[in-house]
Amino acid sequence: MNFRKLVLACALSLSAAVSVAEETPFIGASNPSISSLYAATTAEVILTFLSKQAFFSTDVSVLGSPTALFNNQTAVAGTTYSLGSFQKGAEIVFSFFVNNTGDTFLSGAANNNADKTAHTAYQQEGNSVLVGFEDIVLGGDKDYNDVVLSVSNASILPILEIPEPEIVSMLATGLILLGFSSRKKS
Ligand SMILES: [Ca+2]
Repeated sequence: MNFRKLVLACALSLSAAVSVAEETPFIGASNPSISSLYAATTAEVILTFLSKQAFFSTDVSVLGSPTALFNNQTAVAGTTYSLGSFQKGAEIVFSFFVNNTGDTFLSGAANNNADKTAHTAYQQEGNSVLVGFEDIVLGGDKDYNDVVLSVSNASILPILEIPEPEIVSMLATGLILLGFSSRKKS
């Protein structure tokens, strides 16, 4: 490596370090895979677009809705959108369409996505939940700040692990045996 190449390499690594330092990861980014978003009551749910630190253009919609609520590059921070009302405890799932790559990712469990990766992280803030979205397949840089929004009247609850079929059948067998032995005693 000659001197010019060395200088170039240093400059590149420095600029990479600077751009990383400029990025502010979403507050809940340290633990993105354990939560989803649920309606806390039947009251109206309001979404507020807060920020984006992304080059990619992403359309955000509620899963099942034919029209997007907003685009992360064109929406004005602070704009609110009514999501209507949900049953108490109903999961609220967002769909994120990344125009640059053609990828669609869903909020919530990793299994919701083709890459088996959670693309949203959450942070409970009083009666609202902050939601941060990661726009790159397999989690990319995992900063979850490509779309940051707030959802009112919402709560985060752990996603229950779905037991393996073998464990279910073992549990069922155990319960049957328990029932059998308790019946014999009485
Ligand atoms: Ca990112």
